Amino acid sequence: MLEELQGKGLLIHHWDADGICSSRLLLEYLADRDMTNKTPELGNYFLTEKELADYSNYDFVIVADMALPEENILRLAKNAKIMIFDHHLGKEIKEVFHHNPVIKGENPDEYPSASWIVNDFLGNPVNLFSLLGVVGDHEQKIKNNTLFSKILLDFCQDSNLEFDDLLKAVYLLDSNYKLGDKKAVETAPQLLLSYKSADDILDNDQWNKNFTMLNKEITKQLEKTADEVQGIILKKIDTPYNIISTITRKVAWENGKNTLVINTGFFDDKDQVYVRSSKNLEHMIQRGKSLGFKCGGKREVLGAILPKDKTDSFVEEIMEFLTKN
Ligand SMILES: [Mn+2]
Repeated sequence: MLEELQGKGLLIHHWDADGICSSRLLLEYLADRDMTNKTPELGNYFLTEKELADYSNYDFVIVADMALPEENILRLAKNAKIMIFDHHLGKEIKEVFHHNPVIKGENPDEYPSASWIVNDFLGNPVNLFSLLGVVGDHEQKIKNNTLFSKILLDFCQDSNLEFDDLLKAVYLLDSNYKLGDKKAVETAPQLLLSYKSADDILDNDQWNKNFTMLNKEITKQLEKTADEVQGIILKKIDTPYNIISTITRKVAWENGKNTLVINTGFFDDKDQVYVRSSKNLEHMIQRGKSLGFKCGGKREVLGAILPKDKTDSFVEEIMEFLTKN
C-alpha cells in the first residue's frame, strides 16, 4: 500500500511521544519520497479551516496516532489518497485506508500504541521507536500488560537500558508539546531519523532544558493551594504550558480525592478543564459533547476545552455530578 504512494506526501501526527515515534518510523520507510510532517495546532484533535486549505495540495496524506474527525478526513480525501494508522477508539472511516486494529475488534492490549501498529505494518522487527510509543501512552501501567512487559523487559536487557530510561526518553519527547512548541514537535521525527539509541534522546540538550523548566513550573503550580469543595479538590492554574493532565494526576494521587483542575493560561480564548474521579465520568463526557464542547476522556478522566464564558457553568455541572450521592 505505502509502496504505491506517488508524488508529494503529508504526514499529520499526534504531538506526543507516540505520534512522534510513529512518524519517525513512517518517514524512514518513505525516505525516498517528498514528505512533509505536521502536527495540528497543539491541543486540537481536529484540523482548522486554515489547515484544511493548506493541506489540499498533497497527493497523499498519512495520519498517525490521531482520530481526526471524519469530516476532516473526507475533505482531505477529495484531493489526496489517505492512509490512517491509529489505535484510538472511534468509528471506522470506510472511504479511506483506515488501519486501526482496535476499532476492528482486536484486543487493545495487543495494540497499545500507534507506533507499534505502524512498525508491525511496515514489517520491522521490534525497535526503540516502536516501544517508546507504547511507554509514552501507558507509562508505568504497561507493566500490568503481560505481553508487553515481557517485550519491554527483553528489549531493555538486550539494549542495556532500564525501563526508567525509556520513560525519561518519552518525557523528553513530550516536553516539546508541553512547552507549546509546535515547530519543535514537527522537527522531532526528523531528528529521530539520525538517532540510533535511547542515549541519543537522553543526551538532547534542548529537551533536557525543557524537562527541567517544565518540572519547575509543575512544582510551582503544585505548591499553590487548592480549594476543597464538598470533598472535591478544585484547583485553578494559569500556565501557558500544557501540563494540566500532569498536575491533575499528581493532585489526585496525593490527596486520594476526586480532582478538578482549570487552566486559564494555555489558550487565549478558551480554558482547559481536567478531571480525575473515582466516579465513572462517561456521562459528563457525553454531556460536554452534547453542549458542543471539545470533550474527551475515559472512565476516570475527563478533559475539556471550553469557551471562557462557559467554564463556570460546566464546572458547576461537573461538581454537582461528582457530589450527587
Ligand atoms: Mn497513541
